Amino acid sequence: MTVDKWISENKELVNTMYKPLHHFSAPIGWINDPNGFVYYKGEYHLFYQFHPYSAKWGPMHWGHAKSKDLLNWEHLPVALEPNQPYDEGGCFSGTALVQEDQLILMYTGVSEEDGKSRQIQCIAVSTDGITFEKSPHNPVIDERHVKNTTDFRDPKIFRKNEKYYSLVASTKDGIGNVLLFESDDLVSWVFKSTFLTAEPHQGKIWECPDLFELDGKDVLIVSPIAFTSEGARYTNVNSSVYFVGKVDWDTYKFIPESYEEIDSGLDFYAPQTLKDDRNRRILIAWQQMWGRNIPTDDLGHHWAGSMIIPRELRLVDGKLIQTIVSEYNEALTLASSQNVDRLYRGQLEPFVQLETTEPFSIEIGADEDYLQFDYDGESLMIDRTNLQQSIQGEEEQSDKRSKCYSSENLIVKIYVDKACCEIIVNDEVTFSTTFYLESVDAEIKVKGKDLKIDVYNKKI
Ligand code: DQQ
Repeated sequence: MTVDKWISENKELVNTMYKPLHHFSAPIGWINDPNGFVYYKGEYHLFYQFHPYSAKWGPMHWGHAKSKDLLNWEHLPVALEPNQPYDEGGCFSGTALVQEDQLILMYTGVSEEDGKSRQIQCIAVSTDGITFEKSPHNPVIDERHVKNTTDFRDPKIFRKNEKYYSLVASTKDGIGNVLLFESDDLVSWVFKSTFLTAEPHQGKIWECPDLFELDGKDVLIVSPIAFTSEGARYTNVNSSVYFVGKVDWDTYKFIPESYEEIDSGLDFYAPQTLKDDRNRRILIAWQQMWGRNIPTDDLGHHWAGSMIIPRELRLVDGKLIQTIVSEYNEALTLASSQNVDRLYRGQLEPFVQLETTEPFSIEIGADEDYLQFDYDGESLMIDRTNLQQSIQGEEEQSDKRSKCYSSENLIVKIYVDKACCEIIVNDEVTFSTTFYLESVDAEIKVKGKDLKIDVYNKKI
């Protein structure tokens, strides 16, 4: 049976209690990283790491969907399956490039050799954006180019000065780096440079690199494993980090000026970006985290994992500014607007905006089952301690994340879609987090002084 037939015959098994409406999730099964996020022939295409056959990670396929508005997604046939000797262990993460009418995917083929993982880089091409042909020249980057293919993955393909380039995550002596390769024809590739190497505390491998220009700077995004915590920052097992700097195209090196964590929440990983026809730089990420239990799997709901609502990026004074794409806000309508002192309690709608100058505390859920978000004047904190469905992991602290932040005026945007939650403060600090309430009829309770609260529901 083909994988697509299996999906269509089994997707009714899915329990949709926690399945989000406006965050992307698969028809059935497990998803992780977004892959090949691209704007092609007037539509947004999203590929993703996919194991349709269970709600756990397994041999990776590339699932595929497209959208006209980044909110409503149409599921398409699985784009890549692990069916070649060089990728029988999985088609791992990668990216896409549009070349005239072609959609080119570059991904990591995984197999096992002498008991070790062999990770090599491969190409697949489509002219209709639906069916993909793996290149007969695969693998195109392998042991001919590097000594170590055990941790060598997640190619970011791009075009510059009439040539193809690919940035690939690698590691040396337990320290992450990103390697750059060049090609004229997608078939024969040469090693160009070690584009950037981590400092020893910055992680042992930098997964899922992305590179783009934004507001006059070059931005390199990586997803490091085991980035050493700095106070409350970089506390997840896997972090997502952006480096701002400049590429020196004479030496093929990235010269970093600054770096910072992209999101401060509990569930955010492996982000990828695209540029669309309106020149917007849009980011999407997996809204989950490695190494923890996932309630939809524990409960036998036959699915696990979703993506964040896509965010538009800007760079101001070297800092990443993130706003939910305008398409989402356009689908909302103002339901109530009020000034409140001390306590606000109301039904939770998909979007609540809070404006205040004072510390506050927010509870989302029910009296004994809630997600908490606090501001004490010096830092912002998200807390899952008071949820009945516990989510625990390998890390020291699986319940709380915080970020030092203070401002004279706070605009707090809260987007909730069943178990998916994003909180964005002054478009500068973002918290992406999942929370699984026993009952999805949630209330929102805000304690604080001098609050202006706007509540929005969906237009349709
Ligand atoms: N997930 C993929 C890898 C990547 C990791 C495997 C990051 O390609 O490095 O599913 O989450």
